Order: sequence, then C-alpha cells, then structure tokens
Amino acid sequence: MSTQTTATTCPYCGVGCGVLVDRDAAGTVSVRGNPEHPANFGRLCSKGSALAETLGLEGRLLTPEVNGQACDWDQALDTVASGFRRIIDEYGPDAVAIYGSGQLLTEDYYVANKLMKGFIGSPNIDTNSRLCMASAVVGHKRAFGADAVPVCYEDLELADLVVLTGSNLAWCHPVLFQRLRAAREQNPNLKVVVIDPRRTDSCDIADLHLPLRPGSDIALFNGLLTHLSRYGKVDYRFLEQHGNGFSDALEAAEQSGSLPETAFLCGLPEQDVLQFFRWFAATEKTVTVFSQGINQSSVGTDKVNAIVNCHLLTGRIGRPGMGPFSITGQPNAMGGREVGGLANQLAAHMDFTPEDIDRVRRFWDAPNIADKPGLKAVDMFEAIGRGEIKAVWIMATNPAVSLPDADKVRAALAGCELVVVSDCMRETDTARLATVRLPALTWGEKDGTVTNSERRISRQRRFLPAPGAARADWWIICEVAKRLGFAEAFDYVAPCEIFREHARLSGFENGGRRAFDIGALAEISAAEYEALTPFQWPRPAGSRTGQTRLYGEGGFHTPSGRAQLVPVSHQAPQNAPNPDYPLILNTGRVRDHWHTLTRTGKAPRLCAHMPEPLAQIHPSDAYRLGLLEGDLVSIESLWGKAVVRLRLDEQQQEGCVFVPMHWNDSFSAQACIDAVVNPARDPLSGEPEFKHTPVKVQSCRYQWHGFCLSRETVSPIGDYWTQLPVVNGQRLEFACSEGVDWHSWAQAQAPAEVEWLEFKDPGRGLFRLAAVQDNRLAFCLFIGPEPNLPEREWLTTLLSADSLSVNERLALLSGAPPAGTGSQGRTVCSCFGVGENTICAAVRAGCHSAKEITRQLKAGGNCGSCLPEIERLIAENKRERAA
Ligand SMILES: Nc1nc2c(c(=O)[nH]1)N[C@H]1C(S)=C(S)[C@@H](COP(=O)(O)OP(=O)(O)OC[C@H]3O[C@@H](n4cnc5c(=O)[nH]c(N)nc54)[C@H](O)[C@@H]3O)O[C@H]1N2
Ligand SMILES: Nc1nc2c(c(=O)[nH]1)N[C@H]1C(S)=C(S)[C@@H](COP(=O)(O)OP(=O)(O)OC[C@H]3O[C@@H](n4cnc5c(=O)[nH]c(N)nc54)[C@H](O)[C@@H]3O)O[C@H]1N2
Ligand code: SF4
Ligand SMILES: [Mo]
Repeated sequence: MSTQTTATTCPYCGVGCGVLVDRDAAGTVSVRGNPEHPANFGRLCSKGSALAETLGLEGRLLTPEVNGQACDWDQALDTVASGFRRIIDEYGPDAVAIYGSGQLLTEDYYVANKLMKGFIGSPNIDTNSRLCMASAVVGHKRAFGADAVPVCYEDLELADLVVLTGSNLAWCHPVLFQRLRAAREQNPNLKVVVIDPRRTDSCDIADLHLPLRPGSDIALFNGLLTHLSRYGKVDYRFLEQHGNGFSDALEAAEQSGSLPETAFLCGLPEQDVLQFFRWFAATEKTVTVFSQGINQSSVGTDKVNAIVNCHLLTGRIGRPGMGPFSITGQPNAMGGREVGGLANQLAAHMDFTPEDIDRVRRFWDAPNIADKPGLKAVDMFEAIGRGEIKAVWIMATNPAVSLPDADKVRAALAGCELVVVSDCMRETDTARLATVRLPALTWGEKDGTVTNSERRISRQRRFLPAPGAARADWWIICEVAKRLGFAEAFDYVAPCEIFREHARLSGFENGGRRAFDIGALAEISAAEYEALTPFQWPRPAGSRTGQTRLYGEGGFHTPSGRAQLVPVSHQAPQNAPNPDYPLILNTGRVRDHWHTLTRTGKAPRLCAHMPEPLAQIHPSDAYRLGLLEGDLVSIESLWGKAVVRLRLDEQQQEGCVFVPMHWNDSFSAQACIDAVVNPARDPLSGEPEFKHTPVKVQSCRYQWHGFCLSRETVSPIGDYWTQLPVVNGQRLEFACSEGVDWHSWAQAQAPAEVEWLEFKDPGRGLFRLAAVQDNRLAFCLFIGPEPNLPEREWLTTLLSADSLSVNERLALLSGAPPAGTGSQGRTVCSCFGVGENTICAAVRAGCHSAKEITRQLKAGGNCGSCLPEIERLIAENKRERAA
C-alpha cells in the first residue's frame, strides 16, 4: 500500500483550516495545509502543524465503564437509557440534561438536539458555546434578526482598516492573522487597530493599540457612534431603506459619548481615541473583528451591539472589505448554532415560537417536543447542584475545568445521581466524576461536517481505524435513543443520512425567512457527501454555490426586513475590584495550547512554549505587592483559589493579572483558574464574565522548590506541581511545604539499574541527583529552598542524547551546559525547536529582522506563529542596546 492522502479539517480553532493527512504504508501520519482549502490556502499554525504528534493512544478511553468498571456497550448503553428513563418517569423530562460542545460534529450535535428537544421533550441541552459565542448570537439576532455572520475571511484582505477588539488573533486564529499580515504587506494603506487591555502579540502588526480599561468597550464604541454621526458619516440611504432605531441608539450613545468622557471611561489618552475615531470615520472598508474580550462579559451582548451599531450607521456591512466579524472559537461552534445546540434555540435557526415549535414537531414527527427555552450552561449546573437536574450527559467538553466557579461545578457533579461523560480521554477532571464513561472517537477517526467562522461547511474525514471499543458520538446518541423507545427516528446508519435530514430541515418551510438554509443539499448522496468540497451557507434549494456575504443590500431576517440599531449604555462589570480583591483577573489562551490540554498536552513541542501555568502581571504591581519573577503565587477571589508561577510582564495593564485557562488537575495541582473565576454573566446571553474577576495575588511560601526531568513518567509530588511531556520524557515542577526524603522518592521513580550522581549542600539547602543508565540520562532531580533553580532547557536536551560526553556528565549536576556550549533557552519556535537564547544571540550578532532570523535559524519559517515573538525579541534587544 502506498501513501494515502485524506483531505480533512483541523480540529482546533474556528478558522477551520483544511489539512491534508498523508498516511504511509507503515501507518506513519504526517499533516500539511491543504493548498486548495479557502480558509487557509495551505497555511497552518503551530497547533495544526503538530497534529500528527497528538494522535497517540496514551490516555485514551477505549472501553465503556460503569462506576469505574469496564463493561461492554450493551451494559453501558442500557445503564444510560434506563437511568434517564427512570428519572424522566419519576421527575419529568426537565430533570435530565445534555451539555454538549462546539467540538462535536454537526451530525452528532443534530441528533443530540433532536433527542433532547424533540423526543425526551426537555429543552435542557446547552453547550460550551454558551461560554464562547452566546453574546454574539444574541447580538446578531437583535441586530439582524438572525444569528448570521455577514462577512468572510477575504474581507480582512480587502479592508483598509481592520479593528481587532477583544481578540488575540495572533495566538487564537493564527492563520487569519497570517492572512492579515500578508495583506498588510501587500496593501500599505491597510491599518490595524488592536483594542485589548493587554499588549498582545497581535499588536505586532498594529498601527495603534488601545489598552482600554477592562470592560469599557461600550463606552468606546458609543463614543465612536457619536463621532461618526457628528462628522457626517451616517449612511442615510442605507438607514432609510434598511435600518431601524438610529435615533434611539444615537441618543443612548451621546449620553456618555463626548470625546473626553469616552477617553476617561476607557482610561485612554484622548488623542489615541481620536486617532481611532478618525481612521474609522475615514475608512469605508472597515472590518471589526471581535471575540472573547467582547463576548465573555456581563455586558457582552451590549458590547456586540455597540460594535454592530457603528457598522449599520455607516452602512458598512456585507460588501467587500467591510462588516462586523464575530470569529468563532471552536471548530464547530458555528455548526452547533445551526442545529440549535443552545438551550434557547429549537433547531435550524428556529426558536421557541408557536409556529417554529409546530414546524419542527411536524418535521421530526416528534411525540413530545419541548415548548420553552431550557437552562443555560451556568444555570444548568446550578440546577444540578440543587438536585433539580438528576441526570446529565456531558459530551466533548470538560466543564469541571472550563465553567466559572469550577469548584461548585465539581461539587454539583459529585452529588448528581447520574453523570454520563462521552469523551475520548479517560482521565479528565470531568470524567473522574462520571457514573458512566463512554469512549468516543475523535479527530482522525470520525466523519462528518463542521462550519467555520465564515459560515463555511467542510468535511472532517476519517483516516484512522476506530481504536478499542470507541464509537462515534452520533452512534452513541442514537443507540441510547433507540433504547429509550425512539428507534424509528434515530435509525441512521451513517453521518451522511443525518446531514441530509439536517439540510432538509434547514430548507423546510423556509422561503428565505431563516438565514440558515442549505436546502440545496437535502438530497445529497453518500458519494456526493464523501466528495463534498467546502462551501458557505446559505445555499437554498436550487442554488449551486453558497453566499459569500450577507445583508449588503439589506434583506435582514427581522420581521420588518430591516436591521435594528440597539441603544446601549456603558455599564461597569458586575463585580468591581475592591480593597480586599484589588486586582482584575483576566483569563484566556496561550499560543500553543488548546483548552484543557487533553490534546496539545500530548505534544512536547507544543508544551515547550509555555511549560507551566503563569500569572502575568505588570512589574509595578509586582513591586507594590512584593512579588518576584518566578515566585509561586496564589490568585484568590471570593469564589476560589489557584496557585501558579509569577511572570513579570510589561505588556499587562497595571491593576490586571492574566492567567491562562488551560491548566487543571490532570496536569497540575491547584492551577485550575476557573475555580477563581466569578459566575457573573450577561443577563441576555447567559455568557460568563471570564475576563473580569476581582482577585488578590499573594506570594506562597514553600520550604522546597524543585523540578524533575525523567524519561519515565514520575508520580507528582508537592503542594504545587505541574507535569507536561518533553521530548523523550516528562518534566515535573513542584514545591512542598514539608521536608521529603528525596533519596527514597527518587529511587522509587527512577528505573532500577542506574548509576546515581549526587550533589548536596545542606548549608544552602541544595540537593541534586541524577540517574544515568547506559551512559544516558534517565532521571534528574534539583531541589532548593528558592524557586531560582537552574534552567531546564539544556538538561531537557540531555534526555534525548544517545550518550553523555565526559563534560556533560561533569556539568550535569551544576545544571549549566559545559563552558563553550550554550543552552538555547525557552522555546520560541515550536516547529523547529528554536529557543530564546539562540534567537537573541543571532540578534546580537547582527540579525535585525524576523526575515533574517528565519533565513539563518529557520525559526518562524514554517507556520509563522512565533513571528510576533521574534519581532519582540529584536525590539527588546534594540532597546537594551540603546539604554
Ligand atoms: N491557541 C489557542 N487558540 C484558540 C483556542 C485555544 O484554546 N488555544 N481556543 C479557541 C476558542 S474556543 C476561542 S473562543 C478563541 C478565543 O479567541 P480570543 O478571544 O482571541 O482569545 P482570548 O485569549 O480568550 O481573549 C481575547 C482577548 O480579550 C482580551 N480582553 C479581556 N478583557 C477585555 C475587554 O474588556 N475588552 C477587550 N476589548 N478585550 C478584552 C484579553 O486580554 C485577550 O487578549 O480561540 C480559539 N483559538
Ligand atoms: N477562565 C476561562 N474559562 C474559559 C474560557 C476563558 O476564556 N477563560 N473560555 C471558554 C470557552 S470560549 C470555551 S470554548 C471552553 C472550552 O472548554 P472545554 O470544552 O471544556 O475544553 P476542551 O479541552 O476543548 O474539552 C473538550 C473535551 O472533549 C474531548 N473530545 C475531543 N474530541 C472529542 C470527540 O470527538 N468526542 C467526544 N465525545 N469528546 C471529545 C476532549 O478530550 C476534552 O475532554 O472554555 C471556556 N472556559
Ligand atoms: S489556525 Fe491553526 S488551529 Fe486554527 S484551524 Fe488553522 S491550523 Fe487549526
Ligand atoms: Mo470558545
């Protein structure tokens, strides 16, 4: 058998890049960008490039389990179905719930929604998209009458002004960032404005960065609306023909809309605000990209409408190079919105109106359709905590880590009668609380469709066999449905059949009233589905291609057909900092990790960029609080506490601390930041305020700090610890409040037949131990009373050395490379494994542009995700030389 190539879609972010997977005769898989996919035209980011490294079966859940005991599918499915049946019979359908995910495929999602809302008759199916896109959904519906994104990726390239607000595009939608960077090189007129309290890597291509006061976006965009109106930028023709609510929205905006007031509320210099307003006013082709800095807020929906208002007022929507652009996070966040995966939607862009309920009931021939919206994510878990929901089925998401007030979520699950978890991994923080674990297929093994941020539907295709007893999510859901007595309605044999029904429902009695319509695919054959190429919706019956942009000529989906400007006013976030909790906790993502680490946590080169959970804080705050770089600190709020490593960072705004969302109990102790995050949420969308929790930050005192590098996995130790893979081994960082017999601990961890090297300095409290086997480093342990232990990078490379040189052996316990050789330092480029020290040395030797660095060191030459960081190192070096 020769190499087989499969065209599929990346399972990470909502850019939805096409990837080509090559699988050779030996079964070795490699991944490259698909040059023909319109999302990426061949590009990939660091996460996409490393996909092949995440396919190993270690840690996978490969057999069903009931109460921790492996069992066969029949027993597991019977347990789920009989449990649900008993609870429904006793307490009614609202006592059961499904909590799904934007990482389900559309076909999985469709059947989950159909089962819950149409057949069980409970509206309680919600999803992690509630944590992500819900504010954009409500904002779109208020303004456009439908949850439809009017723009496409090409608009970023056609624009003359791109505003990124609450979006760290460089790290979270890196291929769009690459497209924008390339467009900027082509078009010298293209300006980029970044609006973010932090100076992120996205600012690398920004002409202007507005580090606004957290939560003040409405004031800024209301100020902009006022400015646009005052300076003659109102598109009266557009508003007369297609708009409503102009004067009310303007009146609301003007209440706080003078320039000095805006600048004051946003904590920004007046001239910077004015610069932004002038550029926006002067530039017809403007795209405003927004993401979680907007959505994840207790006023998220109003933030969205404040942005959309500015585009409607100027008529800048749905034409090439312009429009408000909500970019989705997960690979199928959009697909979930299409099928009705949110508790307040019914299906296929239909709501809980009497007509829609009747329409869907007839279409599904549903015996027992839900007739009112269900509980939104946070409310759902609160209802579980109160015992009102007695059975919950969690699919493709890890709520014990990713919901706010996470300790409360864990307690709710621990007390719930029946917790079913469908996951591909066995040990997630959520799966540990499950009564029944169902092994799901994952990327590469499953088949179906996803929709990206620009409404483009692409196929995910299988290229690997199903491992163990794992099954597709749609299959698992249908098997439970059959056991609940709904065999006929869930009798699908392949995802294609589900997709066909989904397409049919989208076109059913639609007549252009609902934005989501892919009726053209209602009769798609299995062969056509297999060969399906990416297309954008809507694509109603009779049309051969999808529609690139929406609403350029009006045609909004409101009853009047007109867009609605929504009056919104500035409001401070729900929980304000106060003397007890004086700092604002901001949370989000890092470049090379994905969510709760279940996939990226397997790839050493992705882990190298940020190996530990960090709190990033401005040096002047650290100074005031008496905190030092590298300290372990507790981040504490009224809701909970986490312990992470402190990093001083001038890119942070004073008064704020940023902590990544990724770490959890499966990879660390005490680093789950959602235990700290407040459960405040937007009253309309129910989306939590992940970016704004009042906290205090304090140094944690430990008696011992240490790290251990080992070829074999070691069992974690310490009050604080975190463990991630490195090339050829594991890295464990830890700290303890009490003394430990390090000798015995090390001996229990290292392989049996080894030669021990030891260094002790009891006076300074230093203890170092290395185990060498066949002249290769098998294990080393460094302990000291302070966090300032030797650099890990050089020692890590020794785990991969076939043999240790004499000098390396001698240097080993000093922790520093032998004289004459260097350590490359913290990894910056994960594709080629190039470190900070190597790059800085090249800069000092005369490399003064990222291009030259790439030419010399390769760094940045593959996916380009590290280019902003390389630019920053060059700039820092320049500053240092100037000083
Ligand atoms: N590497 C990586 N990429 C990902 C993911 C991942 O886990 N890792 N996850 C994907 C998913 S599901 C999502 S939803 C997206 C999220 O993509 P983004 O929304 O771009 O990412 P975040 O880091 O959550 O937050 C974006 C920015 O909002 C800023 N912010 C905080 N408060 C405010 C505010 O009040 N106003 C403004 N204007 N900005 C503010 C933060 O400082 C942060 O830089 O990323 C997707 N892509
Ligand atoms: N503090 C803070 N918290 C946040 C955010 C934030 O910015 N700050 N962002 C929020 C946002 S936007 C999001 S999207 C969420 C994401 O948070 P989660 O959805 O909880 O995170 P993931 O790690 O993506 O969880 C996906 C799970 O599905 C499993 N899985 C993967 N593939 C499959 C499959 O095919 N089938 C099944 N059944 N399981 C599979 C994985 O092993 C993993 O356990 O986090 C939210 N939480
Ligand atoms: S930008 Fe990166 S993570 Fe997102 S879809 Fe493309 S390759 Fe995957
Ligand atoms: Mo998300």
